[in-house]
Amino acid sequence: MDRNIKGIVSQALSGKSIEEIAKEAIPRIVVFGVGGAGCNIVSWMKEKGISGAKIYALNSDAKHLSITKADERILLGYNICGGLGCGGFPEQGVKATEEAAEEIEKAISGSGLVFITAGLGGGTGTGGSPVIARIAKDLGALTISVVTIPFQVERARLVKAKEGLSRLVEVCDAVIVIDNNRLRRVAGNLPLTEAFGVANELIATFIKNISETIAVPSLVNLDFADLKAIMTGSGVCAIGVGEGQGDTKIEDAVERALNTQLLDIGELSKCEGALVHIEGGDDMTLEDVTKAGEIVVSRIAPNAKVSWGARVNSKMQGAVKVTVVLTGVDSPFLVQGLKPFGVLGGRRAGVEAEEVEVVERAEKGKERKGLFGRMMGKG
Ligand SMILES: Nc1nc2c(ncn2[C@@H]2O[C@H](COP(=O)(O)OP(=O)(O)OP(=O)(O)O)[C@@H](O)[C@H]2O)c(=O)[nH]1
Ligand SMILES: [Mg+2]
Repeated sequence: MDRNIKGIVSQALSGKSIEEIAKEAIPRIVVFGVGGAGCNIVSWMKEKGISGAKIYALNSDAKHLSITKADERILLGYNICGGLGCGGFPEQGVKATEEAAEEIEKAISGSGLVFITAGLGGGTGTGGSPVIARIAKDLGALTISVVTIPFQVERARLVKAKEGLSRLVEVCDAVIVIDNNRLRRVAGNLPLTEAFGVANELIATFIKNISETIAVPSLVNLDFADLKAIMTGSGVCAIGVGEGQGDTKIEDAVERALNTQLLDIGELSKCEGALVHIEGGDDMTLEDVTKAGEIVVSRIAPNAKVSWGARVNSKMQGAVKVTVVLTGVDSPFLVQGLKPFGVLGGRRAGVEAEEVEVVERAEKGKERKGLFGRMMGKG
């Protein structure tokens, strides 16, 4: 049968109108903020408003959760933490989150896209995020985490963060990593709390932009199928943001976004894919948007997948803001030979976590093969 006719026949048989099918094609989007940082990020998002996504705040710290803004809040691990937090122990974060597995499953059920955000290095976010990601993957959702790596001054936390990141990469489709130490590139030399604020805004805005470019009619909609194609099994990803004004606004903004990636990514030309989001005033044209995409295409691997979406923000007359996510980058942060989190269980609070072997610039081929093998059920 002719493909068009076949399509019309199966649509008729489904008993659904084109509008109903179009509505179903937009995935249900869920955002989880986990732990202190994650909750601060989703509070920001909730305050600004986000269309087309439901926000969940999850924390083992009841006091912090009580001042967090979200559509739903879930207290993690009351039986083991008593509402007092996980004290920096990721293995507690794992257990606390597992206690809420049923609620988390219910929240994710029927969703196509799940975002998980946390600051790695503490207990709740570091231990809990991979648990949530595993549930989301098992339920078939495209699972994207956006996390921060602690400042160098938080030394003991850095070790735990690297472990947490490796576990997250194993279960997520994509993990967008922001190295707090590189925040200065966009934020300047700010005091710690203000720098956290910059990271919170950046992550919240990114999740909001991607969700809305998929769920709400935009200048250039981001197709969920394209997002899936770029993000599925893409491992560690870096993010950069740049702004521009005047005649060369697109070129300047893209160049800045590519040059201020918030993770050390090695060579740009080796990236496997890119997701580009462009926000601009009413004066932004389709040509501007295409130009931004083309510049990114010309800078990364020749066969890389690139997809873009654009939204108009009438407050941005004459200016554009470009966000570029580079996927499948080299990661200096992945850790090999992990023991289960449980081995840290007997340690007393205040004792530094055991040093683990950190693979500087892990052999990419090896890492990727393992990950793809798992995702595709081959390896
Ligand atoms: N972006 C951002 N990062 C933060 C913020 N607060 C802390 N961090 C970072 O996130 C890491 C983890 O901190 P928290 O999120 O407070 O830890 P937690 O997940 O609540 O863990 P426990 O309190 O041990 O249960 C820290 O080491 C910081 O690097 C914040 O408000 N925003
Ligand atoms: Mg906490």
